[in-house]
Amino acid sequence: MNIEEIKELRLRANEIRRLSIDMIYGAQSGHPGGSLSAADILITLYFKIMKVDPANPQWPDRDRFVLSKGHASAAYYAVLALKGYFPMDELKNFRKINSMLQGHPTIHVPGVDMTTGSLGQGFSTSLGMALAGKIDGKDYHVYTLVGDGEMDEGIVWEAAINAVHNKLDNLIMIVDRNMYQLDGNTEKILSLGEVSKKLEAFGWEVREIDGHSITEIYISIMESMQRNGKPKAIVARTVKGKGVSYMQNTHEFHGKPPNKEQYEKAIKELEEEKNRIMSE
Ligand SMILES: Cc1ncc(C[n+]2csc(CCOP(=O)(O)OP(=O)(O)O)c2C)c(N)n1
Repeated sequence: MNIEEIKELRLRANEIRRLSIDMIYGAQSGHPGGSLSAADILITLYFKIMKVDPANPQWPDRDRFVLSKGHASAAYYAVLALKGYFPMDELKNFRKINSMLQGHPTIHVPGVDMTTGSLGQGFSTSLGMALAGKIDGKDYHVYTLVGDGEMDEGIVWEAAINAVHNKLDNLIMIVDRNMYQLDGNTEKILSLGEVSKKLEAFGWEVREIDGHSITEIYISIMESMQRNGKPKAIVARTVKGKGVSYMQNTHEFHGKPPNKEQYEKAIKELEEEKNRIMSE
């Protein structure tokens, strides 16, 4: 990837953050913190890595993506719209009654491979997709984005054991390690500790990266594509609320929309960041 490509992806991630804030403010509900932390990962996956066809969302050979931390739907929908799965205008209906863009993703949305929201379940279904890929002799990869708070769920570890047992080297889990969950710091609520070592002990091939560096996200995923009999995990160190100063490193904006004054400040900060990237 050259500098210009990286810059373009950073600008897209900035746009995802801006759209997420707009959607959540417009709906006066949603999850800004975990949407902002995941923006760079989602953009790199959809605009640089994944083999998908927005004109044919059900293409059998496509790569799959599961947003296991389904509450980060704002960022996910924004990426899908930007990628061309449905009109950008649809984003205005986020979380409205009868809209297809509900608070948590469902398979009724073009591009969404799995309905999620109940933490832990998305990850285990991604394992099923990877296993199906093996059984069907398909080449696709399955990517799944899991929250660190989500890893409190026992089903995650059950699936982690199973993925190794079934040699699912087509499964790439990305952990959004932002250190916060719904009501506090992950280490205070239920210490996850050294998640990389835990996964390694289970038999996963693990990489740790800066989850806001497009380059590191890209390289770690490319390296994880090797078919060597091991499922892959990328532990991405991120900042909850990344890009909006008062939302960063706190659980306060886990599931709370900004008020008018906060909204204006968020948009101003994201606009400044955009100008900074453009002037580089
Ligand atoms: C089974 C289940 N229990 C509880 C919840 C409520 N809930 C939604 S998000 C969340 C915290 C998730 O934390 P994390 O995975 O770290 O998300 P992030 O910080 O990346 O937004 C909780 C407890 C849920 N969605 N599903």
